[in-house]
Amino acid sequence: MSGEPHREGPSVSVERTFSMIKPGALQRRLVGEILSRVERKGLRVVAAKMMTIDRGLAERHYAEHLGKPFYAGLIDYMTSGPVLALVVEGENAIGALRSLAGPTAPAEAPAGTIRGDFGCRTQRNLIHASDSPASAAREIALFFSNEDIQPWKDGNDEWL
Ligand code: FUP
Repeated sequence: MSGEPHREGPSVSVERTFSMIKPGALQRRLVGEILSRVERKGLRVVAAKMMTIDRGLAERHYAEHLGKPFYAGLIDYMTSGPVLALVVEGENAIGALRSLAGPTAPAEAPAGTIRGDFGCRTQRNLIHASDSPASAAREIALFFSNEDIQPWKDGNDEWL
């Protein structure tokens, strides 16, 4: 028997990220499927709000895209019906949710990702997920107050 020491995995940090299940996912009855993937990954939903966002909020959320050719269509789409806004928590939650979502363009998103499995067009790619800690903090604050967030102790911690 080798005396290999037990190695811990790469260091991890608990993060919060912001996600939105977009209007088309509600229309297509994919909310449960998408939430199920988030849960099965071992991430925790700590806030959820079904809401029809107004243009002002959509414009603030997507401010970085102002002036781009797809901007007007994006705002129209995101305000066309209810979304499910989420705060999701867990180890490396920002990267983990981006991996579950897959690349922005469904045509480039591998099978096994939400966008790869269910998306057809970039403009209708089903889910938003924050791309960095700074974006996550900014976006959570746009959609949720502190009282909306309900952290809970994860009994699965040692199994994940
Ligand atoms: P992502 O971070 O993957 O959601 O991607 P972006 O922030 O680059 O884009 C935000 C949203 O704009 C996308 F989800 C869909 C829309 N979009 C388009 O419609 N066309 C594009 O070429 C790029 C983005």
